[in-house]
Amino acid sequence: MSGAGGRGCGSPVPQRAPWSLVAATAAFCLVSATSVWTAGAEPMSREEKQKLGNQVLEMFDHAYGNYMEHAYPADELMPLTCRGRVRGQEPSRGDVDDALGKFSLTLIDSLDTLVVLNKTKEFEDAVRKVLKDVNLDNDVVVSVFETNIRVLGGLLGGHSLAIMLKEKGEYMQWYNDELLQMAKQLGYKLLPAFNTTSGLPYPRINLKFGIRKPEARTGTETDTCTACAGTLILEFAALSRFTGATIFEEYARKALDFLWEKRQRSSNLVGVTINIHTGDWVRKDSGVGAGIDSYYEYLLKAYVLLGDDSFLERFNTHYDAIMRYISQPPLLLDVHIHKPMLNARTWMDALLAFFPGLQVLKGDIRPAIETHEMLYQVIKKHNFLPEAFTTDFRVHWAQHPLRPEFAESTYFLYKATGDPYYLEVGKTLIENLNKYARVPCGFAAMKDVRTGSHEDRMDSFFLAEMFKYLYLLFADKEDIIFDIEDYIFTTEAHLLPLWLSTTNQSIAKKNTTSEYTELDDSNFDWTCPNTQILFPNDPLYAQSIREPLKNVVDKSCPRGIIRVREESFRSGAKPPLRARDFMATNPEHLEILKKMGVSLIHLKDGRVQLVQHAIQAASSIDAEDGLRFMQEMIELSSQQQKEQQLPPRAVQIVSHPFFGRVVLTAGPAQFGLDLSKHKETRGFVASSKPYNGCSELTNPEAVMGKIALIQRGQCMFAEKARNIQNAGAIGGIVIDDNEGSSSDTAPLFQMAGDGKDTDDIKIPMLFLFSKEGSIILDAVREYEEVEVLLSDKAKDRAILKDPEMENEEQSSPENDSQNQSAEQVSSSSQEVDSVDQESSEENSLNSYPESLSPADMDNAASISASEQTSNPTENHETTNLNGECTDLDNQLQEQSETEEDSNPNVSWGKKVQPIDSILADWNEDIEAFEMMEKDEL
Ligand code: DMJ
Repeated sequence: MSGAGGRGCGSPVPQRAPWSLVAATAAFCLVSATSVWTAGAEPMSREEKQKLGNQVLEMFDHAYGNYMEHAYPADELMPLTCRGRVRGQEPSRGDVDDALGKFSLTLIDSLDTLVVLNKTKEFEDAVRKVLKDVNLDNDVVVSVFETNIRVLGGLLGGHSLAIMLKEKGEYMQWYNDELLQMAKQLGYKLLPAFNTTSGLPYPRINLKFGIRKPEARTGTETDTCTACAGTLILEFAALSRFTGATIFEEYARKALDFLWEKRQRSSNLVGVTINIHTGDWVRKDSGVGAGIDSYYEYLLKAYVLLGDDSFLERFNTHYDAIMRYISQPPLLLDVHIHKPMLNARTWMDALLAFFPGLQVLKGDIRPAIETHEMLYQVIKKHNFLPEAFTTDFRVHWAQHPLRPEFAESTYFLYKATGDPYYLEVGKTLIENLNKYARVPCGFAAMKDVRTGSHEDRMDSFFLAEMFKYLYLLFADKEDIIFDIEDYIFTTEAHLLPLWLSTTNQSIAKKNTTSEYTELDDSNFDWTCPNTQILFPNDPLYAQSIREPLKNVVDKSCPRGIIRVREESFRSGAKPPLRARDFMATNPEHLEILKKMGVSLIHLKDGRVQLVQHAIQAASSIDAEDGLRFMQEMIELSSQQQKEQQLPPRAVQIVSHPFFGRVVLTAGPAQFGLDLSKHKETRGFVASSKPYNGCSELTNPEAVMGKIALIQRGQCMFAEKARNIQNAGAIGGIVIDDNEGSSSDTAPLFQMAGDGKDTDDIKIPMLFLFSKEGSIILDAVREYEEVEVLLSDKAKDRAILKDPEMENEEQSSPENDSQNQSAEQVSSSSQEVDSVDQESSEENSLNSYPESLSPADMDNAASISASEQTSNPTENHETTNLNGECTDLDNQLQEQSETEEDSNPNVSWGKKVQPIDSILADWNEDIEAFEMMEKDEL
């Protein structure tokens, strides 16, 4: 067997059904990897694995049981308020709500998890419920992508395992393909979305009215994400092959063909967003995370499931490009499709954590181990993977909606290496979920990994994916009632049987085009995991790859745009100036700016603006450095703006039955005790009278020594604080009077003072939106005595139970890691502070990080591009501040794209970009940055 020499996974002859080889090899590798293990991390005992497996089962019961009891038939559970999330009845959360179609989403998404977790009886009940209760004909606009992966995938996964169970002869004997019929009904409902000339689907559809009809309220969209259009083939092909209705697979193939056609021909990368009518790339940045992720996943898995070589060829072509441009081990960084040597961001999103798992399927284990290790260190620092984190591993977006991608990669890496290290990783994930996300009514998403505060949200993918991967990680073959190797996981971890490859193949035959070049062996390098080759006699292989990365997160220096021209280093030239290092008082730096064509303009209001005139740069290389410098500056500026916002605070309910499990996101006050500098305040709550706290309290005895609850409105926050302080309160929580408001949907703010000196206010004051506030008020109604902790960061539950123990336990390793992360947050903001301080103390020139707004940078960009476009040879001294350059810029940009497209031999690795192409991309880059900031994951 040879991954390099043969086609598919080691067969010397092309096979029509490579899946069987993949499955067989994967299974073989697993056995061999685990059995040859002799050294490295201590193997985990069978008992401990079983214990952890049982823990996963218990956690699933807690999540699923609470959903069924308190939320079903709603789409999702709201674990803090312990009720169902019904679309239209809660404030809109924007695009995230497009997954909700009033079709009991969580139940459908959980179906095949029940079978994997050996809950066959519950599965049988769940299927009956779906058949009885679920309506797919609701007048609601849903995401085509989410409905496909979660609902169609859920029904098909359920069907796949229902027929498996029926065949076994004990369960599901009554089953007659009813789930499949529902899946088909849903499939037909999604088809109108494909009514575009390109064949790319509209991003949304109305389940009842389809698209375009006035009642549909959708169909005017022009763009979709690449993953949205490219993540259909597994479910649609399975539907076609199960039912014989070929249309589904045909449509999904057509969309994939179109995306492939539109790939950027010189880099072989795809952008994040595409126009569904014209096929133009709307966002030209490219990575393996949000917006693109599962497009790549489905190309490889379509090859595995359908045995169609063209998918493998496409995947391998993209994979080469990813490894050449995006993979910067251990990082995976977005680049521009036309300028793939140019990083498009200095941060990574959490969705890319699936990629090491995909690399395992591809058989490229080394980078998978490296990236996974880096991600694990980020997790160890913040307990969860924040939605986005910077290249120096600081939090960029602090939420974490209990995403499963990292658990998925951990599972696949364990399968490929047999290294017990990955079992320990899984154990940490379980511990963190129980410690920080578990609440009395399920598991709550993290609103902010830094404070430990929660969001009233438990997404269906948590049940569809997280529990499957965690359970499988610890399970032995005999713990699962069927052979998992006979199935492939969809992106939502739904199981589709590999035998579909040989069923109803007519569509595949019809679509086999001659477009593909004759494939040679190089197209099939490492197409599946093969531990025989990867770990010949070296069970320490994975450990040896991880070792150098051990402290990559802790020891990391701030990194901006990290890719630096290799040739500069080789020739001994100094690395380019980084925005972070820049000091306007340093004459050497000013000289470098000049060389890069960047000038400083003093604005009348005292601010300073940076403008790059690429044409004034000393050379094209300096111009390129200048471009990078400006990009870094934009990011630095927006990062600093974020860091300057006061971080949220936490209100943690510590009394029975919450015991610290519910953490609410609270806004700070500009006055009173600063909880980030002082120890937290703990006390029982009491409502003030009058409730608005706007006059002397009439119930001082009730609030004395307690934390007063006060309603927002009718007087200044500071006045309320003084009144409760005078009554003897030790703290205050102001609860919003706007009913339904929530930190999920409204931005947090700081409570301002009253314009007078507020030094007399000594107690801590926090603000809760109405929804979070009512969680406390409800608790008071139910339990009367409710104790809370006001702090900057949720505290470990173990110490909360008994305040006496708090001091002792604060030095425990667990708390050390918490303290460490708190330190990290403050030390990184200190870094920024010191830059700022230095600058503002010296003179106004140095104050740019605060005074230079991204909008200023946009202007600067337009100016420079405009100049270049209107007369590329002239060195302009006057500037057009209105930047009337868009059309010309676009022309230039298009021209540059066409040239690049028609020249597939361009080697980005070596080429120095010509100035006009840098300028042509300038506006595009700025737009991309703006969009990325707005981007929803
Ligand atoms: C899941 O719904 C799927 O895995 C999807 O491909 C992207 N990520 C979410 C969970 O994070």
